[in-house]
Amino acid sequence: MSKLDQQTVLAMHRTMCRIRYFEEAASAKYKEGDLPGFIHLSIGQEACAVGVCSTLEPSDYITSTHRGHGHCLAKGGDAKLMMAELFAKQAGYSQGRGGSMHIADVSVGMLGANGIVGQSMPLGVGAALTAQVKESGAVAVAFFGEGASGAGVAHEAMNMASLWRLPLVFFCEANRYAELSPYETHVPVANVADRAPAYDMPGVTIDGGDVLAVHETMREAVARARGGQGPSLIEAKTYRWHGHYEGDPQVYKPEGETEAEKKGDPILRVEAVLKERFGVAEAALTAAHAEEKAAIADAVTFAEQAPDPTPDGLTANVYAEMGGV
Ligand SMILES: Cc1ncc(C[n+]2csc(CCOP(=O)(O)OP(=O)(O)O)c2C)c(N)n1
Repeated sequence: MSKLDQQTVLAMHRTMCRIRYFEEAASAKYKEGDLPGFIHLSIGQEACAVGVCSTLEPSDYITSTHRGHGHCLAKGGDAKLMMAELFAKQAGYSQGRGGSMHIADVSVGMLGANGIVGQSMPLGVGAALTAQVKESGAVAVAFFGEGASGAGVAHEAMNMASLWRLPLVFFCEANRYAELSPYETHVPVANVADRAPAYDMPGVTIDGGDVLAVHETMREAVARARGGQGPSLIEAKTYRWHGHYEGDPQVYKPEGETEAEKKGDPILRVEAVLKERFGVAEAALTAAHAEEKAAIADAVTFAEQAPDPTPDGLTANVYAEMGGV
């Protein structure tokens, strides 16, 4: 049984609602044609982002993936600046130049979403190495998917992190598909975490729909990392309700699979805990939903009304020029 207190669980529930409403709003606006580029949503996976980040200090680091909205919000990112970035507005996190896959907020330790599959892992190694060298006491978490687990760079990152006993947690969100490919068609072992002994680090596979289980498992891994004992590999079995990208027809999913998974909605699961274990009234949960939904509606209005970038800013933050060729 979890030793978590009611306030902590209520806060986790709220953040899960915030992520859900943010991504539902992004999905709706994408369908209306308001968001340029691609977006990849993590609806159904909220317990992972929130369970992980609820164990971290603001000074700790995360590195993220192409599916990073939840990670950023859970680490304390600003919904308005994120939404404005999705709308490609000047007020966005990257002044509208990056979009969904280039959202970062160094002030809260969110070192960046990343469109290059697997690269969150060596970036996590870099963040953890920084913490180790500076003796800052910070830890880093590298989010990645089971698809990324087969990339060469994943093994390089885990090898180096273990060798140097870095303060790092490798957190795999195994959401059953890598683009259109089911897990068993590209991963030969039953669990990504089964590979941990090869790197001489602890590895555990958990239920990624149970935010309390994610939190408890992470707490141990973070304590280990902060205590100088090195990295861990956590694999959370989860499921993405939407397609790989918005607009994906999802023909590779068996009929009825998503509907069946929705019955295990991680938000409803934490609500059951709040009601049964902590005696929280339904009205309090309804109020939390309403407030988070309203905050996201405000973020959408902010993004819609924000000005577009202007051509005179085109070369800002460009570090090299092509001259005379
Ligand atoms: C280096 C690289 N190879 C291939 C791709 C194309 N690609 C984008 S997402 C993806 C699958 C990623 O699967 P996974 O790591 O399980 O994350 P998920 O999408 O399931 O969250 C691939 C192959 C890419 N972006 N980068």
